[in-house]
Amino acid sequence: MEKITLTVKGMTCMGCVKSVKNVLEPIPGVAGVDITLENGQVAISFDPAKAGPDQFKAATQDAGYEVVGNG
Ligand SMILES: [Cu+2]
Repeated sequence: MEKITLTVKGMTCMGCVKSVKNVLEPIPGVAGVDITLENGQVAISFDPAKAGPDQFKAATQDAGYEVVGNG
């Protein structure tokens, strides 16, 4: 299991947090999504054999939020 933290811009309330969670959690291979609204940190635990950061970024952006960094 690997972990990545994306920095996401545009989340302003718990509804946004839920929206982002809702697009990331169903991705096959994602084991957990932990979001801190205050600083826009989206921590994702995932199986690298099944999913990867590019997918997470695309899904987040499709949901209407901007991914500004990862680390
Ligand atoms: Cu919101």
